[in-house]
Amino acid sequence: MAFKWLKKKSNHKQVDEIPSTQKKDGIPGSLEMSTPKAVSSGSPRSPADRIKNNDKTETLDESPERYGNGEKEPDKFPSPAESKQKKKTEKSVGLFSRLKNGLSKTRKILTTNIDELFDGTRGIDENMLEELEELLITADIGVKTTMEIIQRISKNAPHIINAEDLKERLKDELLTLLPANHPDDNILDAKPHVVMVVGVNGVGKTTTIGKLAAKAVSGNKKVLIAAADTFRAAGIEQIAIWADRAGAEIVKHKANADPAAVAFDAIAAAVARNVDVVFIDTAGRLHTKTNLMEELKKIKRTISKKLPGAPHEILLVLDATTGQNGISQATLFKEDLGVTGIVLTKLDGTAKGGIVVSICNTLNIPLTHVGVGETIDDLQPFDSVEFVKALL
Ligand SMILES: Nc1nc2c(ncn2[C@@H]2O[C@H](COP(=O)(O)OP(=O)(O)OP(=O)(O)O)[C@@H](O)[C@H]2O)c(=O)[nH]1
Ligand SMILES: [Mg+2]
Repeated sequence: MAFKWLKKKSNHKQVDEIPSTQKKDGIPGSLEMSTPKAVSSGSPRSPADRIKNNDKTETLDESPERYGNGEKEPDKFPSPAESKQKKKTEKSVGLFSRLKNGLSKTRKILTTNIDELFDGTRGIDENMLEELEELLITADIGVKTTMEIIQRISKNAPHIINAEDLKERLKDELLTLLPANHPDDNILDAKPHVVMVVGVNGVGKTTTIGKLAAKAVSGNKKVLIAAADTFRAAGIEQIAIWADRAGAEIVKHKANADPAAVAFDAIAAAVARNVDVVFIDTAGRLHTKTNLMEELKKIKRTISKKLPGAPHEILLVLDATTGQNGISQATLFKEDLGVTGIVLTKLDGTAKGGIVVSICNTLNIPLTHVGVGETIDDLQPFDSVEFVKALL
């Protein structure tokens, strides 16, 4: 799924048309680069300053040996490239700790129980493997996947002496089961790029759109959101607040309006206004006799009639706390709509984070993002290596 483009920079300005939205300052994730600050009084002066002031009290020896033990003097004035790299590193450390915090419930259960499994004994036996099996199923890794893992671990049993060995083994097994994909490398190939977001009620569709929109805006993309969940007036209000927060435009109609008509108008507006990305928010439930899936299909048809090739992505949002139920939801949505990617939210609210493995191993749909909290940075592109590192 294509969110590398979120990072690509261009220079769009937000334009407000019908209906007008206010822009909000301080959108998270601004990637402004810091420039080296002037030396304040009392700070060591740079060699350049000293030359300028004809200062003869200090030598200007710049050799790497100057501070002894062969170490180079630490850079007081990092270059813009170094500052940028530093910010990037800080950001990825921040993201990783958020991921780790978000996965803490699952990690606590897995690691504590693995430690307890050994409880002073060395080596691993049948009973311990059975307990491990139970543990993995409890973490929602899924029965089939758990069996595969246990089989492979039992083959390697002679090499597993203690809890740390087992955790390392388990990490390796999980990595072989998870796709080796890193945050997506695809590039936007359509303008506007239309992303339809679907899922049952309460899974986090609207929040996810808000977070994705904010990230896209901070990557200088021009974003428009279609409030095509017209089921509740409050739903329209909620997405309008997120659009405002993210600095995205919004196209909305009144409550109970035809969602396909909202999507149609949004695409028309996006084309007219030279928008980069359109997110279509949809309902998770409908008035009794109307079928949700039929309504979603109608929205999809309408979008592609208005813009051939669109929607370019159909993201299915699943709530991690519903566990295996999410797998059945994905199967249904995939059959009826053709889902291109999954966003798994609320991993922070569950000890069943193993559902990630289940999703990747059972469904043939890429897991593009995971949600580990309610703030914008808590929605992250899924990276299997980081995930396993944060889990065990
Ligand atoms: N802890 C946590 N809460 C989340 C996450 N994602 C969404 N939520 C919360 O889940 C609740 C439901 O989110 P919505 O975005 O309204 O869900 P929805 O799918 O749009 O719901 P409907 O429009 O009613 O179908 C909100 O309280 C969100 O703040 C997450 O990753 N972690
Ligand atoms: Mg919603």
